[in-house]
Amino acid sequence: MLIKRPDDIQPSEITPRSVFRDRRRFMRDTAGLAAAMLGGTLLGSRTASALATDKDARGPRIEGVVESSYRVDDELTPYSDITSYNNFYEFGTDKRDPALYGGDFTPRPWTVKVLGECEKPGEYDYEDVVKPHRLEERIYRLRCVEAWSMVIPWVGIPLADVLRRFAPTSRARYVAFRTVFRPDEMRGQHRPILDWPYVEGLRIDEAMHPLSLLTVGLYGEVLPNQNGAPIRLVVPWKYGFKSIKSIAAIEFTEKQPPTSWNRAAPREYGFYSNVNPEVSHPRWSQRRERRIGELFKRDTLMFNGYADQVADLYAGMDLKASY
Ligand SMILES: Nc1nc2c(c(=O)[nH]1)N[C@H]1C(S)=C(S)[C@@H](COP(=O)(O)O)O[C@H]1N2
Ligand SMILES: [Mo]
Repeated sequence: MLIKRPDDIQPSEITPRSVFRDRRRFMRDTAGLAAAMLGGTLLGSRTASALATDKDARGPRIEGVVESSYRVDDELTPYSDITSYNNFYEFGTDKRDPALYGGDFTPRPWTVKVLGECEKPGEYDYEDVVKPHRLEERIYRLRCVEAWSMVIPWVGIPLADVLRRFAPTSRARYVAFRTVFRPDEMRGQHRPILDWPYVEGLRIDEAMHPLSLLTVGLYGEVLPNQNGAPIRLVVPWKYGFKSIKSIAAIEFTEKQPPTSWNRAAPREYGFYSNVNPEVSHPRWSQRRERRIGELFKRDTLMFNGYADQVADLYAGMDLKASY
């Protein structure tokens, strides 16, 4: 993602390390391709019919999760890839840094500050934010602007349900999110890689859209630190960077809030950042993407495949100008 220093452009962003890494997976892909050519089905599919599990997963399980009907039927990305190939610049700019250095981070106890245009501002304990809601498992695609993607069984609650409890006023047109600032636990925050703390924002109708998920787990287990513990956003029709991790504050605003990547490189990252194969990024084509663990690139879908659900949000907008 980074723009400031050439040494921050990691080789891993050019050649995903998982492409040829795993001999077993290479063979599975090859076998799957052969089967597909013979008209058979793909072998070794991880598409789950019940709550997703993976043999590599090992965190504490979350109780009482129900399966939601929001699920794509693409093959799931293995837990080991979801938790070892990350963007979380607070821990460093290499894809491996969040897994390597996220261990010092303490996601409990945790509070979320609620501010701005709402009737119930305050500082809420994590439990008060999450407990009143039913946890669901949703299988969403996540696509990074760097042209890789994953399919992840998230555990979370609709963001809209949580936001409504804070009673936004009629002046709330946007929702801003802020990540925690803890340089002692997040070594990347010692360097001016981004203007810390990381901030993001959504228009209120985007935030209230039923696909927007406030996420606390994956593969039925508590969210690992590298994936944004204890609570992060997942907005599946937008590039990965809109899905802000380790949320410490939520603010309802009248004006469009600043976002970290837009501040760092306004020409490259706009406020909307909808997945759009027609609008290219200066450094990565958005037409195609590599699903982590697969050999061949696939076409990127408009709004990451969620066009039926979200295209209405942008009716009449010029998506080339509002990128
Ligand atoms: N606070 C914070 N949130 C963040 C980031 C970050 O650097 N800091 N990176 C973003 C980017 S670029 C992506 S692609 C996703 C990656 O999420 P994952 O590591 O869980 O796959 O997190 C997003 N959320
Ligand atoms: Mo990303």
